[in-house]
Amino acid sequence: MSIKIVSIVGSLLALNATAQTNVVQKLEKIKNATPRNVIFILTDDHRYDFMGFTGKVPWLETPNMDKLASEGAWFKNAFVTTSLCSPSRASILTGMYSHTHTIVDNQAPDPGNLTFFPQYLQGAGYQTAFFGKWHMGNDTDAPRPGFTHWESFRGQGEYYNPVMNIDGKQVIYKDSTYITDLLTEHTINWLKQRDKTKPFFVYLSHKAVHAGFLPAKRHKGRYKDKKYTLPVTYDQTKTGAYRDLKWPEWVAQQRISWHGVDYMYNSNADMNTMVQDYCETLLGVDESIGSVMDYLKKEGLDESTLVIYMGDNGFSWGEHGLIDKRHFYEESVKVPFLVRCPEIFKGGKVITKMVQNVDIAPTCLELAGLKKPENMPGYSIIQLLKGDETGWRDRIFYEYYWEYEFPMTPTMFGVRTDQYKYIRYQGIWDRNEFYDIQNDPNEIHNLIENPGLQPVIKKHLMDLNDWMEKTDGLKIPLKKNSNYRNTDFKHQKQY
Ligand SMILES: [Ca+2]
Repeated sequence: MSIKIVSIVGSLLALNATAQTNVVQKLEKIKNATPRNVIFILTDDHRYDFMGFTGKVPWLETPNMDKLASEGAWFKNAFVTTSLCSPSRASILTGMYSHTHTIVDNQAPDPGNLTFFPQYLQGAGYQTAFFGKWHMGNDTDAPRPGFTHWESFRGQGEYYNPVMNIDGKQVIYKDSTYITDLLTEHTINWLKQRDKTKPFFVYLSHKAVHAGFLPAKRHKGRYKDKKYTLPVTYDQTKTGAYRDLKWPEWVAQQRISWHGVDYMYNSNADMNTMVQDYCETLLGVDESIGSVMDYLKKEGLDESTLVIYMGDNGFSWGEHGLIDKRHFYEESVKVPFLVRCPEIFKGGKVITKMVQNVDIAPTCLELAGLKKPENMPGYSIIQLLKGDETGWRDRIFYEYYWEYEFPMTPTMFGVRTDQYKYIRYQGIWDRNEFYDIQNDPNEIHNLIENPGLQPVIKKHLMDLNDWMEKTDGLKIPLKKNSNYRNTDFKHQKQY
């Protein structure tokens, strides 16, 4: 790949307007620990089961993800705590829930008082580098705390001809430079030039595979004749069957909206074509993993470096008549999660215990020989990789806060165990949901009215209440906004 930099606008951008003033706490060290190199690869809106080896989409090829799974571990039950870009990214970087870090939606800026875990790594002598999508607020691409080297862009960025901020300098790429390839090449170049006397941490944060999907030119058309099999919950809000199944009304109403199958992104787009584009865009990410792994192997670092591949949230492709994310159904909240490190564990592992985005920070801290700070509720996954399930969580909690820009999806809270899922809505006159996901994995039969289950449902509600109370979640953080809601075709250009 040749990248031509046609113009460098040299002036140093103003330092981040939300520059952090907090002092980074010194973390306690783990005795006799040797700091390990870590590469964290994050993708955007890649759902958990769209990988070749799962068999979900028979024609989808992801050889490098498949290899990562067969040589490492596949966490089948990996979740985000909020299924949305900015809140999830903030949870990964801070190890905190959305209601604690307060970046509750895609407009919310960094409040300026957060510590991102790479700051702790820097304190432990690491070289750290960030490449790609940050997306906390849309106003700046300036370097954020915690990174020795910084390459990012504003908000969602662009698939082609991106404008990057590289260590404070604006660089404009032309000649059809493709963002996935650019980020990968720069990651490898940085690894080549790093100070080899120090451990490294790389955060490679892809823009792909976010909508509007644009694959690399070499992948365009690869799947043009392929058909996507619609999910079993595609039709019920059209036929009216959802009423007997006790689905909430908001789900039926969302069918004809920005996030529904009958008016996707307020257009008459064809789902099959969109799935093809999504899968073709994913091929670039898969190749990116391959390039990074090839570099590690060539350098003799592939046995010792811990590599994580993860998604920032899931994605619905027609389930419950919905597209995109935000809600607490499985395909929205589950993410791909692959880990490889032959020095720690033997490959081919499938781990079923539930892990979450808030586990990334404690995991990376442990790999750096540091004990996690008290404000991180997650756990290091290293014990699971070593086969120790002692004391691991048996439930996960979920929160999503209604966004003015996307009024179709209500505020919701939830709890999920291996057997049940309870979803409770706030600020809307509608029914809650309770599914037996062990016997009804497609979440078809809402059992919320089942008389015999009321004690079980109440127990889930009490667990949820306790979680919110204990984690200081009863004060919902509101954010100022003064936008039209562009996604609401019913109420256009209205404040
Ligand atoms: Ca996302």
